[in-house]
Amino acid sequence: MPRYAQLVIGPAGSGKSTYCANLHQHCETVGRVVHVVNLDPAAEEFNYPVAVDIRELISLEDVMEEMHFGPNGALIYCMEYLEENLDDWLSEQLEDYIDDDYLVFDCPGQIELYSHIPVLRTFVDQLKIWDFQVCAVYLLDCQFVSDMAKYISGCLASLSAMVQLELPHINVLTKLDLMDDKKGIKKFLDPDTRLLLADLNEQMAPRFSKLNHALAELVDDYSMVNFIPLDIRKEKSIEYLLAHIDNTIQFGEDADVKVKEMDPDFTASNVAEDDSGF
Ligand SMILES: Nc1nc2c(ncn2[C@@H]2O[C@H](COP(=O)(O)OP(=O)(O)OP(=O)(O)O)[C@@H](O)[C@H]2O)c(=O)[nH]1
Ligand SMILES: [Mg+2]
Repeated sequence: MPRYAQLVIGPAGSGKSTYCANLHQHCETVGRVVHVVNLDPAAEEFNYPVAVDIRELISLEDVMEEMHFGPNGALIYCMEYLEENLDDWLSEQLEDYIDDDYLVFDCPGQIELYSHIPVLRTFVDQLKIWDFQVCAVYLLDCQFVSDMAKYISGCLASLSAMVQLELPHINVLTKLDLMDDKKGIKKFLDPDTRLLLADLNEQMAPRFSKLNHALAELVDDYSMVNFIPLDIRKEKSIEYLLAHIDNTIQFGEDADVKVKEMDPDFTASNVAEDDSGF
């Protein structure tokens, strides 16, 4: 029997740990069990019970002190140390979680981890060997979609994680409670690349039009660059996202049905049409 996992990733401050805490809380409310694993050696406080904690293996503070590294170097050192200890330390920590158990990995936000440092790739490959069905849940702060150039940059960062990890991948726009222009985000949830290109061309000097065309095509080719909006104040929003993720990792026999039964207020196509959804 497989085990299930969400790898919660995304830029620093995008809301990963908050999402993990809210997801845990939501699951408790609906009588479901998920275990949250802290993979951030720099984390200090948690709003969820920590099932496994990388800081028991290595902490950022110790590395900075003993090796005289700065915070970024120390983070990379910690993650590489984890990579070296997957077979012993991590496998032992995960031994208690058996068939059908559901783990949520709260990752650090350093973007290097998702672009060119292979630690997370090795990590997910190992999870697969241990028979985990894994989904990458890429969180992006909705402030990123306040203009087209930021949106493209957010998409490219997500694409880079997608390409590096080669996992089923779900993009999430977080902190919707802070977004005043709810209708304005609709075009970013399931983007029409022609409009996207027109917007880009309007905002940028004509010499960028070829580049804009190439970027729009890239976003189009990877039609996975859709976003699910998340408003953590709303149970239905968390429920909808979770149903999508469950469906992706084939958790539960009725996962398909669950997605279809979700409140239509929170589907990408309707989310901004109904202000009451927020
Ligand atoms: N209003 C609002 N604030 C949020 C939300 N999610 C996170 N925050 C705030 O954003 C800040 C960063 O949130 P975290 O959950 O720590 O983000 P993170 O991605 O885990 O950050 P790192 O681990 O440092 O990469 C905190 O001050 C949170 O309270 C949200 O949905 N709404
Ligand atoms: Mg965090």
